[in-house]
Amino acid sequence: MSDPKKRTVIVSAVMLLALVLAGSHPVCAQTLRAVKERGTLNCGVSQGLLGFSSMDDKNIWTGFDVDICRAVAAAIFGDPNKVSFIPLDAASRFAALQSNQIDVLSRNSTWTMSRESSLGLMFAGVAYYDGEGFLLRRDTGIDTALQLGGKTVCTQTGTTTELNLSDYFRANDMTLKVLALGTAEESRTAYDDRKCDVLTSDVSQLYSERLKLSAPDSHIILPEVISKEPLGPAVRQGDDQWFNLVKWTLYSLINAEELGVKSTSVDDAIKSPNPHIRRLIGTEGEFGDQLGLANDWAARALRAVGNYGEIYERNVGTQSKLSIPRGLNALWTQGGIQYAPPIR
Ligand SMILES: N[C@@H](CCC(=O)N[C@@H](CS)C(=O)NCC(=O)O)C(=O)O
Repeated sequence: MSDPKKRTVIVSAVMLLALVLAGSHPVCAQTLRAVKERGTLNCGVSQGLLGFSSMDDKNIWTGFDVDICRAVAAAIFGDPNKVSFIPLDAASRFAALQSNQIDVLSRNSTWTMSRESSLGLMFAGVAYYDGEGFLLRRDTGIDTALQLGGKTVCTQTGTTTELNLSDYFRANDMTLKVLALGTAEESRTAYDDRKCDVLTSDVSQLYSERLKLSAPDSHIILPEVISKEPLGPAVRQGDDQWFNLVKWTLYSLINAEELGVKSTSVDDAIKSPNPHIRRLIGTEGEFGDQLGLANDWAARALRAVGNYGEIYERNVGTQSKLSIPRGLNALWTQGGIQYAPPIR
């Protein structure tokens, strides 16, 4: 094509066509399609945090964060095993999501403003309300965080934990010595080897890490909780369909607890005349279809992992080794703040 004017017209027309096509198709709504084509969900988890995500003695991933991904897989495929778990450390977890290595990050990650406004991610909801705390040896005689001035504190790089730590010590005019390590295991080992006096992390993790220390009963968690750590599953921005799917799967688990629907009572729920239960279970409405799923999407998730309360109790609650009280994570109807918007 020799005429430069003609060439400019054709190039402009092609660009215009591309823009029109981009506008008429949800070009970014690719995650569900990719997951269905692949036949498995890629879920980023922690590298081994008992109760949240760790491998059991049969090499099967278990835990609270793991179950959120199993619920999503069950909602999509009707099978909670169609998930590949990808263990990630704190520093690399968000890049794994940005680079499409994973479809969802379900790894004790705190929902913060900058993780959405500068990393291009979105948190689908709060699966676990947590906060940062301190663990130290009982025999130090320290019973408040305000006595920690001058102590060496082990923490992990790339976390909100290290940021809160310096804020707290500065605000209380205390001298801080930090030993920042790359993984939770390194932090725990350094603490166990007395390279630091204090281990700091989200309180739920301290419960978990304490069980791995050489003498778990000789360590206490101080009463102060110095930050808000709303933990939840994160996805990439730009795919609203996928965001909705993850968000409403989580909410379906919380709503099911509120409505008294359990893993063992899903089949009874199918016969229920209660309209809230009928919409949850898919016997009324087209809610699954609106997510790109079958209308019994939530029933599938519930059969696989149970409702929010069952997931909590089994993995981290009183039926588990961690034995963490429900606290803030009780339903709003029971004195907590777990509250899911309605399915209607
Ligand atoms: N919730 C905090 C902390 C998350 C975090 O990664 N904590 C470390 C311990 S301080 C951890 O979970 N490690 C587990 C692992 O690496 O497997 C955040 O999102 O930054």
